[in-house]
Amino acid sequence: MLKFYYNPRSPMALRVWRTLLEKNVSFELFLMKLDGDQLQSNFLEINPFHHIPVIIDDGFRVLESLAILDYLEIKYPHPALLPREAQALAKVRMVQMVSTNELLPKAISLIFASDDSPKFIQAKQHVEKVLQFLMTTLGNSSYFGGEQLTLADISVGTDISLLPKLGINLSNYPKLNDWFERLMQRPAWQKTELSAEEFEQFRRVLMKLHQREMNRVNHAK
Ligand SMILES: N[C@@H](CCC(=O)N[C@@H](CS)C(=O)NCC(=O)O)C(=O)O
Repeated sequence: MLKFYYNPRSPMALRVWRTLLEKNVSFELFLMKLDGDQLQSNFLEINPFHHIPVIIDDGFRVLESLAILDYLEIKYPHPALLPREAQALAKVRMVQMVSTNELLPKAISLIFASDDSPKFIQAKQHVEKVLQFLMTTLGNSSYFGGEQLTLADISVGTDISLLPKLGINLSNYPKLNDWFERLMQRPAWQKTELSAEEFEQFRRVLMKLHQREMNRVNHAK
């Protein structure tokens, strides 16, 4: 059976978890506590970069959330979560990359910056720009690829779900808000969405990882 190394609080792992559930794939969960499990030698053999998510399917290992989603789409094609039409496919990919490269890093930096610091204000402005872009891109469609759920909705929907917990309200973006509520009604999302308390735990783990990285950089100087 497919093995899934995850933590329920990791947005990257949540993308994969929701895809597995949406596709009804059978899988075995391997919970990784991010205060050290990822640094154990048996896991470093699986992922030398000590990151989750990872899957191992029929002995085949895949790292990197977006690569895992692509693998799952081809290996488990029903229901299809990627459109075949050129423009719809481009939109799905674009939204996935905008979420990964523009939204998620800034959302995470909001966790580290203090509320009125220039870094916080700059990150918040960037997030607002991304939300405006996403709302325009969504237009009047139910989902980013048209009327069916796609991998774009799973990626960006998971990343966006951090924002209300960071004080960024989606109600200023009504169509995006409707889309997000549509996603949250899906069983795969109801089963996996973080409570406020779980988010606080995630925030504490991120702070620790951030501190570890800062210590490593200072030590190397
Ligand atoms: N680019 C990777 C990033 C994965 C990632 O950053 N995972 C974090 C949790 S969200 C992690 O495992 N951190 C543990 C560590 O850095 O030691 C992906 O998309 O899968």
